[in-house]
Amino acid sequence: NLTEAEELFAKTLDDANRKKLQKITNQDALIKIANAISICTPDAVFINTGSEEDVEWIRQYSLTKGEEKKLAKDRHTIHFDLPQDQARLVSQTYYIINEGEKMSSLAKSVLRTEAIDYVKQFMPGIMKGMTMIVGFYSRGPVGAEAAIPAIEISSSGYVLHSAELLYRNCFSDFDAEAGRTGLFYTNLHSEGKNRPEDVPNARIFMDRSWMTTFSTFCTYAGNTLLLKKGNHRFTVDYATYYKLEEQLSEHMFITGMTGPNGRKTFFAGAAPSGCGKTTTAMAGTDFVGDDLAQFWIDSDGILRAINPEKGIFGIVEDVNREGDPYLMDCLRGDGTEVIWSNVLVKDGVPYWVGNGEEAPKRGVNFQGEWFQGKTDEAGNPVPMSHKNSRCTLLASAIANHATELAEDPAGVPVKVITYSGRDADTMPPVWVARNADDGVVIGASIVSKATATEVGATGVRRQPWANAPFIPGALADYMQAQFTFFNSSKFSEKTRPIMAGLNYFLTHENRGSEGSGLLGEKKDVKVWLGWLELFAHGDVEAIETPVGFLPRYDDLVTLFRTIDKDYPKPLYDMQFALYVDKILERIELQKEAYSKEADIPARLFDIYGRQKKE
Ligand code: SPV
Ligand code: MN
Repeated sequence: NLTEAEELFAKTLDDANRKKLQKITNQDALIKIANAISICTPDAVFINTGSEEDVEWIRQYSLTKGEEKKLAKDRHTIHFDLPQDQARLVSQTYYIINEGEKMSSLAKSVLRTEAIDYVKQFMPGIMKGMTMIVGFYSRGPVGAEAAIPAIEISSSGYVLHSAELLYRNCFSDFDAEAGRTGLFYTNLHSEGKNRPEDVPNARIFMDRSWMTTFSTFCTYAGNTLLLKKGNHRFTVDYATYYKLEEQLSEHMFITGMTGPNGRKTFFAGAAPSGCGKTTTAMAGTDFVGDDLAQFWIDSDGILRAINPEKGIFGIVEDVNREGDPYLMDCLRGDGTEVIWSNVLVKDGVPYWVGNGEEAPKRGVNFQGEWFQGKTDEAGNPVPMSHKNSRCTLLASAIANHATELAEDPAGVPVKVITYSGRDADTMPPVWVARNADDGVVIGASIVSKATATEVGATGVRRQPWANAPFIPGALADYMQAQFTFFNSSKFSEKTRPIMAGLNYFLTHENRGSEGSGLLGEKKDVKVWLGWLELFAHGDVEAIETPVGFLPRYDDLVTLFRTIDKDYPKPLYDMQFALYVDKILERIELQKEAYSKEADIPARLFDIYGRQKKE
């Protein structure tokens, strides 16, 4: 209770931090912080108000603990996660459920009694010898319809340092925001002693009834920066079960494109991790966010979105001048703070695979010494950086970031929704659904090759809405929420978004060409987005097919000219020919997989059936 909580604060917090915490009056929040202290027993507690002084304390704490090290550039640091902890620990991530509760077959669950046993075994005293840091953040601009506040509690300076770059500190607005929304999320993390032998005991537990996420014995931000994917799982749940037809919570970028006469059109797009989402976001003229989007429909029937984040936790592999010039300016420039993770460091300079620069002969990475020609036990070459190595920085540092819009609680008006994956042989680079139902099915049908962002993932996999790893409830309920939302009568014919598929990964080999590798380049994304911008406003005609609308060659030629490229007709033919056998095969695969999932809306099978027939 509150009295006990206050007694505990008096014992564990020094005067300065107790004074800071007195600004928070939300009783539930205080009790949750007290519970965390009594379980984890840190030596001290630091309350982060987000002031420059407090953030500087966090930076120093992280450096002193050795979680981050300074790099040659001012405000650049490197953080290494343990080799066993380089990506989301999917098989160690669980939803806590009560006896009899329904779950998505794509997620793992654990009974509450087992979770409690885990907490009793592993968490008492986990922060001994360390300081617990408590930060208060808003997932979205403070006051936005779909913004929800959260508390991040961690013994890791790296985690709180990252939170300061990625989330909006709302220490002074926390009480009001928790009051307005009627809820807040609590996140509790400790890396413990940060030893490789502890990683098998690492767990990420999501407790839906307490809106709390626990994470232990790991540091990779996807496992520990619980405001991100940890809390995204809650917002997905909230949208599906409490805000049906009102809100959606998606694994999507948000970006604007400038059309004729300066017209701004906003896009939001889903893609699984490691499939070009950040690049697509930054290819727009008005970049808003690269990972998450919260949607609602306003009283004018306009789809609006906010980015719950204010920063980027981006994959750096293959980031280079050619494909990602603005990000590269930040990474190689002096203008902004960057936390690097799991790249190669040589003389204080970070290097990564695919950066388009000359690689150093040797250096240090998350596995220790690295040198050119290094091989693993099986004799395979060891790359200089991990495939999932990352950079953490403010989104506002990116040259085309629309900072004012991104910070507007009214959100941005979204006209185009895209879904993309990593599809080497079936769908064209861009196509538009004929209606909302078909659009929902594009989202349901995303596929990708397994990527480095999940430990142990292999093979080709279905990636429903690129959101499947974050759907706690039944997949059927999430799907129904999609059908309901995009068919909402709150949209008018004018405001209803168009829904499209994107695919950058078709290969020459799969189109019977002499060439090899990808059919196209990273920067072509500007053309696909540009065409969607025109199509969304009825400025171009399209070719109607059973899978949707496809662009005409002449319109693409014009758009390719704007990025100084020719667009040969044979390339168009290879990219946009519909490989009917492949498409039918893909429909079968999806139908079969979905028929194993409980209670999937019949509408999905009707649409697959109709596409097949046509
Ligand atoms: C992703 O992999 O989709 C990310 C990084 O955005 S993580 O936080 O690991 O999910
Ligand atoms: Mn992501």
